[in-house]
Amino acid sequence: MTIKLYSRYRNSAGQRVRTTLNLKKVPYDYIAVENMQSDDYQRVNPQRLLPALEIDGRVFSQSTAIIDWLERTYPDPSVYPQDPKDRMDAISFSQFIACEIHPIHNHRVRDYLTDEEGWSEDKSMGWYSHWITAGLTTLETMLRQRPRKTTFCYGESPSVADIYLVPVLFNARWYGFALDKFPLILGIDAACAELEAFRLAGPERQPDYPGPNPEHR
Ligand SMILES: N[C@@H](CCC(=O)N[C@@H](CS)C(=O)NCC(=O)O)C(=O)O
Repeated sequence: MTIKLYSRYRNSAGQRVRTTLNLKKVPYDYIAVENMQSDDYQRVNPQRLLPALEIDGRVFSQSTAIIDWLERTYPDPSVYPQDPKDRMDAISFSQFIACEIHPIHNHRVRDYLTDEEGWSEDKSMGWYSHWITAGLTTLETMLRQRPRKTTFCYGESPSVADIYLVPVLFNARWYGFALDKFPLILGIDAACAELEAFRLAGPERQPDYPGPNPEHR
């Protein structure tokens, strides 16, 4: 089987897939996409979003669907907790990130606000800060309310909850957003950083990484 991942260094949904591929030790080729609005890329993925996964010439999109395929095809190690209620929590946590946080502050939303609605960069950053604060506050509360404290979000091994969480934190740091109000999240981030699968999936480790972001843009 030949697997190609269309992604970009700072593609948080793609980072979820990279981490899952790494955890499951699935080899893949990384294809850096600079411009997802191009006609060439639209022919690959009509959604014009990253990531996309090409398996033997057929292309699939949406990180959650891709991770579901990876789980069914390479079940070991699983990226879901074994206990059905912990599994439900992990899916809820990851989908809160995928559906309730990420789409609101995604680049194309903020580009629309600045390019079409005339918002200043400061106002657009205020939008980002508002939604990231609200989102991380909810995630920290969810972690505090777990029935038991565990090394990773919902267990002693990483699950989709951790896989979806870590890219949010890279983005927050990229924009200079302070995370010290979220100690449980920071503890889990540190536990993930111990694992090579997470480190290798990070934006800094991708071939198209241009270096740190001094302007927080
Ligand atoms: N729900 C999608 C989200 C994909 C997504 O929004 N990706 C962003 C980058 S992280 C993107 O491609 N944005 C395109 C744009 O903002 O124009 C998934 O999970 O794959």
